[in-house]
This record gives sequence, C-alpha cells and structure tokens, in this order.
Amino acid sequence: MTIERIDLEILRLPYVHFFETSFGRSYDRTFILVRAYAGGVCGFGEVVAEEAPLYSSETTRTAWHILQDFLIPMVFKEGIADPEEFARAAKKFRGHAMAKAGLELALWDLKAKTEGVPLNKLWGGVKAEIAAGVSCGIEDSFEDLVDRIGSYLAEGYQRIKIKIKPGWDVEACAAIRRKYPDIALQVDANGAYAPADIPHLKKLDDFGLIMVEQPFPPYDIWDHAKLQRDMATPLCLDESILSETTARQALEMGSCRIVNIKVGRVSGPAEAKKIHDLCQAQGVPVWCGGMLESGIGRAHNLHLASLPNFKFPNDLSASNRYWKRDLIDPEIVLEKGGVIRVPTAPGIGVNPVEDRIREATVLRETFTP
Ligand code: OSB
Ligand code: MG
Repeated sequence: MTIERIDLEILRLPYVHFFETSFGRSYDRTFILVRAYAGGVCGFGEVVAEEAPLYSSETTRTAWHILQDFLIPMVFKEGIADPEEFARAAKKFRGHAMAKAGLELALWDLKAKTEGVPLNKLWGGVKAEIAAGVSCGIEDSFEDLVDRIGSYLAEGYQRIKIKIKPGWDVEACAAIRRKYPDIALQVDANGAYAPADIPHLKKLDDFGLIMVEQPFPPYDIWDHAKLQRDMATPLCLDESILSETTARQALEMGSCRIVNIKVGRVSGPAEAKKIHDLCQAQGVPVWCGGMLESGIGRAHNLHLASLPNFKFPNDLSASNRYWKRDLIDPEIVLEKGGVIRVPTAPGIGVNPVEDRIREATVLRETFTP
C-alpha cells in the first residue's frame, strides 16, 4: 500500500455550551482533520491540538506546520503507509505529539478499512460498549454547576468529572455532595496548583472522589508523588504522561495510581497501547480522556477505550454533549445504563458528513508526493 494523497483541513465548531477549565473559557473548538488516501480508501484522523498552547505547548498552527513540513514529506519520501512504521519513523522528530497522532490515526483508519475490520480489532479491543462519563467545566455559580450535573445524570451518565482551580474546588465538591451524596465523582485541575497547596488539596479527601486528576503542572511528577503519599484519594495523571517512559517513571515514583490515556498527548495509538499494556502488567487501571473531539476523533477514542485495562468510566460523551450537529452520521448516542457502543463497521466505523465538514472548514490543503 502506498499513500497517494493527504488532505489537511482546519475546522471550527461551536460548542453547545461554553467549556471553562483552569486555563479559561472557550466557546468553540478549532482542530485539524487529516485524510490519508490509498487505493480508493480514505482514512480519517483528528489533531486535538487547540488554538492556544494552554493544555500543551502545541497549537493548531504548530501542528499544521509539523505535518506540512516534516511528517507528510516523511511519509511520501520513505513510502510509509503502515501506522506502526509511521510511529517509529516519526520519533526522530522531537515533541509535537498531537501532530504525529493525527496522521497516525488516519493511517490506522485506512489500514482497518483496507482490511475490512473495525479499528479495535487491530488494537486488541474486547468490549462492545464502553462506560460513559461527562466532563463538566467551571460555571458562573455552584448552583449552575449542580443544575448542569443534574441534567447529565438524568441523561444517564455513569460518572461526573468537574474541573477545579484555586477558588473553585472544595466548595464546589461540597455543593455537589449536598445534592448528590453518592454519585461517582472525580475532579481535574489541569495543573492549576503548586506544591504549597498540598494542605489545601488534602481537603479533597473528604468527598469520596474516585480520583484527583493532574493537580500540578505537566513536568512535575515528583511533587505528585509527595502529594500521593499524603492523600487517600488516588491521583490520576493526564498532562504528565507523554510516553511509555514517563508512565513507567511516574509509576515507579508513586506519582499516581491511575493513568488517563489520550492518543493525542502520547503521540498516537501505538504509544497509547504500550502505556495501556505497561499499566495492565502493573495492575494500574487506565481510562480514556477526551479533548472535546468531533465525532471522528471520538470514534477513535471509543475503539481505544474497548481495550481490557480501561477500567473507569471515560471522558467519552454523546455527540449532543458537545455539538449542535456532530460531523458524523449517525451521531454518537448514550445508551441505557450509561454506555456508548463501539462502532462495528470497518475502520473508525462512523460516517463523516461532507456537507457538515465543508460548513465548518476554514482552511484546506491537499498534499501529493
Ligand atoms: O484535561 O481532560 C482534560 C478538554 C480539553 C482539554 C483537556 C481536558 C478536557 C476535558 C474534556 O476534560 C473531556 C471530553 O472530551 O469530554
Ligand atoms: Mg485532564
């Protein structure tokens, strides 16, 4: 198989409701869609880099630059079509995990479609449906937050995650627990705290949380280990886990007891699978994080979350939690029991709708050898 053409498109889609984290509030999502073509088949990938370098150092424009000037020329020059070969070859370029992941995802979809199998068959997925959670942003008031949580619970989500930051943490948890003493609840700080906040963070032990995600900045796995020693609630690392190596180091140091896996952050599914297997071998459960993907990126995540060591409800919600109209038909829906079915058609197993993609496209370019 030879890659004959690669298309990049920048899309902008408005959220149904703003999403606020410790980084700030946003009203829409800008991302890159990657298409890789071979033998009349097209594979889709999504680059989850955001417009601004807040969650990670990548942006939509750095990802475009790296794809256009390095990764796509490498694929054409070295005649790469196999996703694992791509992952190995792309390692010569430092960083830019999300740019790499977007193209690797497109090559995986292409490979699975060419072989006529659903993507999770290539990855060792075993589940037909995955447990769905919802990630709730910071709201204008605790009352708004509790109301919004109520509507997600009514829809059937299995667990609620809230974003926290200094000033929106202990009191937010207390407000939720007053109304919902028993729901499955966890919090995510996106690195908003410093080691001096350890005494304050320990107060989160009072709320029966499933986990506390990424209290300190990405590079700081050592202070997470200190906090975990003093805290009963399991810590989960998101931003800090960039590869199998950082995962191994974090586990050796005792920096977390749970790992959040995102394909974009770890440079693609090949590395994600290695982290999954390492954690499984050490008895450390993982779950699938999200980056507010379109249905295309979320379909990839559904396949990944079907692997056996994904043991917690995931940040994988229905299309209508994010978008007025998703890019795929049919859209992703929440089933009874708070689960989402893993698509069974070849590849990602969902159909991108060209009209909707065109409506959301702000820039497009085609690359050929
Ligand atoms: O830290 O998990 C995160 C969205 C953007 C950037 C970082 C994060 C998130 C989410 C959203 O929490 C999860 C989802 O896609 O549903
Ligand atoms: Mg997170």
